[in-house]
Amino acid sequence: MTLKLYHAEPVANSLKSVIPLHQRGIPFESVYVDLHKFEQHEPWFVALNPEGQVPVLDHDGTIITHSTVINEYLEDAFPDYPPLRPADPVGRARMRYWNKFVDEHVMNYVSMHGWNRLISVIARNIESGDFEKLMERIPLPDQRKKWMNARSGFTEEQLAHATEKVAYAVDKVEKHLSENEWFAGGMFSLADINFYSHCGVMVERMFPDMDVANRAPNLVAWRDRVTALPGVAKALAGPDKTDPRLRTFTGEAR
Ligand SMILES: N[C@@H](CCC(=O)N[C@@H](CS)C(=O)NCC(=O)O)C(=O)O
Repeated sequence: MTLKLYHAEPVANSLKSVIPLHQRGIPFESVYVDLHKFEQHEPWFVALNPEGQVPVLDHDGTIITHSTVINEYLEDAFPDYPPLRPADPVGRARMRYWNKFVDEHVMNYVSMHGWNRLISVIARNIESGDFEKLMERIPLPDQRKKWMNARSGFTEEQLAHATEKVAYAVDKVEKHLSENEWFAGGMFSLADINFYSHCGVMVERMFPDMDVANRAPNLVAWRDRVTALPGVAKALAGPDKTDPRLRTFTGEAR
C-alpha cells in the first residue's frame, strides 16, 4: 500500500489534511509542494490535480482532492485507525454541517486576509512579464483572479466584508463552544480540524482588532486543547519555507 499526501506549509487546507493522518497514526509519505515556486501549477502537479491546488492524496495511484473529501475518504478507507468522525448519524450530520459552514463561509474569507498580507509580497516580487506567464498557467479562473488581486491589493470593501464574515463565524463558534466541548458528536472530529486549520490556529494574530481573547474565551480554550493534541503538534511542525520575515501568521504559533 502506498499513501502520499502532497501538501504545502502547515496552515489552512494543507494543515487540515495532515492533522488527521498524524492524529490517527496512519503511515504516509509527505510530499512538500513549494507554493513559493508555483510548483502547484507545473505540468507534473497539474497532471495529478488538474485544479493545480494542494492538498492531494494519492492512495495506490487513486487521486483524491479537496481537503474535506480527503479527510472523509481517509475515514472510509482506513476504518481500523482511531476515528475522527462520530459513529452515529446525528453526530456525522452535525460534523458535516460544520464542515460545510467552514468550507463555504470561513475558509475563503480568512484566506483573503492571509493573501493580502502574505501572498501579496510574493506576487509583487515577480517581474511583470513573468507574472503574466505564471497567471496563464493557473487552471482555476477564481484562483487566477485571487493571485491578480494579491498583486494589485484587495479592496477595502472586499477586506471589510471578509472581516465581517470571520467575526460572525467567531461569535457563532464561541456560542457553540460555550455549550459543547467539541464541534460535533461529543468528540474531537474533522469539524474541529477544519475550523482550527483555517481560523483557530491564527485568528488572534490575524485579526487583532477583534479582541478574540475577550470576545471568545471558549474558542481560545478549545484552540489550546486542539494545539496540545499530539497529532496536531506533529502536523504543525511540518516543513515551512515561508520567509521568516513574512511569518506574520504561521511562524509565531509554534
Ligand atoms: N477546496 C480546496 C482548496 C484548496 C486550496 O485552496 N489550496 C491552496 C492552499 S491552502 C492552494 O493550493 N493554493 C495555491 C494556489 O492557489 O496557487 C481544498 O479544500 O482542498
